[in-house]
Amino acid sequence: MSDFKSIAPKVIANQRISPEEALLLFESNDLLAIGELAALANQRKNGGSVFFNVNRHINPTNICVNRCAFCAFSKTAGEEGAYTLALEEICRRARVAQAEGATEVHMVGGLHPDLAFEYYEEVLATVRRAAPNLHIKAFTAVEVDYFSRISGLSIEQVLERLKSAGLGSMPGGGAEILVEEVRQRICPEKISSQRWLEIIRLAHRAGLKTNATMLYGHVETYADRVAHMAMLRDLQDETRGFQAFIPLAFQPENSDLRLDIKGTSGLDDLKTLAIGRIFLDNFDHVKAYWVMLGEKIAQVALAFGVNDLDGTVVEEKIGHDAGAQSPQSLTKDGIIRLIKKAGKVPVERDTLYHAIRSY
Ligand code: V47
Ligand code: SF4
Repeated sequence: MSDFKSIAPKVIANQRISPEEALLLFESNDLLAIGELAALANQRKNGGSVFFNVNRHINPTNICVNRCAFCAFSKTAGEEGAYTLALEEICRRARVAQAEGATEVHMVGGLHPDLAFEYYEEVLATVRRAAPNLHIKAFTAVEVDYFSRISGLSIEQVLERLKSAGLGSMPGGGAEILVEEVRQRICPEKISSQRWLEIIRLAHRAGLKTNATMLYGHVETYADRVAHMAMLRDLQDETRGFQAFIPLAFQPENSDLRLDIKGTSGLDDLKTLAIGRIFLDNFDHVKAYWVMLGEKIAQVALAFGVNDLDGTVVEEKIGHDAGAQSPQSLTKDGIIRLIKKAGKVPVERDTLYHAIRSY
């Protein structure tokens, strides 16, 4: 059994740490020592550059048959606040985004009980026609599984059809915590962890890059977080299809989870990002999603192994429906300022991490 003292030399020597060692890091309160190791691991991969992109979120519908206990975004059809955007509105938002300099649209939504798979193909085709310069990053593994069920098509067929309609890559949502006992408590209706991993594996095989998220700060233990990250690391060894690891800090308002769950602490946020950077040695990027973290913690995270701040976002719903205190969007200048003040070089990227311009 190794102790904390044996972990630092390993990271310094660029060696992989074990799940047991990652757990020791989580159990330690030596945040600065953990952060220093994460900063070293990040410096080796990314130097002093910090990526961001100019993007826009569109959530076509919040009507969802799953109703996960942690989710304040979803509604049941007919409930107050339930919505489905018309194709014209999706089209309008995409056009405005492109005109304002966005390079990406990020599109995810609920599992709608009545819409057919062809609707989602139409959404992609419409956005592609309206805003051909936007990369479409859309649909989590959970939605892809649902499309397969409602269409009777295999996952491979669904992915091919989505690609033909304009899908460029997939975000990392729906992973939550990939430990079955935790899923049973926070999202019993959602696909299993094995199914999530299988769909992501098939997406990577189909040539689609994805991200990987981890929803933390609810009922999970540190050991669950480590198990989650170990599954991601194993799959990445196999496919190399993940781009960024994105820990998502749980926002507790309006959720059906236990009322005594408060938001995450800044210490836990930084520790989780840093350990993600150290443990996931085969991921190029660790993203601090400022929507859930707030701008200040996201900025400090740049000294704790993080090299990506996501993007301008615009009209974020999932975190804000659950009480996130961050703004609904950041300006490009605001993100650049935030990164520069942290002593780093802001690099605007496209969705696939090609550098567009440094500032
Ligand atoms: O899967 C839902 C999470 C995810 C809450 O890939 C919540 O670039 C916190 O995946 N508190 C969707 N989180 C968002 C997502 C994402 C966001 C930004 C960038 C990328 C990317 C992906 O949001 C869901 C779920 O894990 N979520 N409710 C909540 N109350
Ligand atoms: Fe539906 Fe996704 Fe919310 Fe779960 S997290 S209820 S699948 S929208």
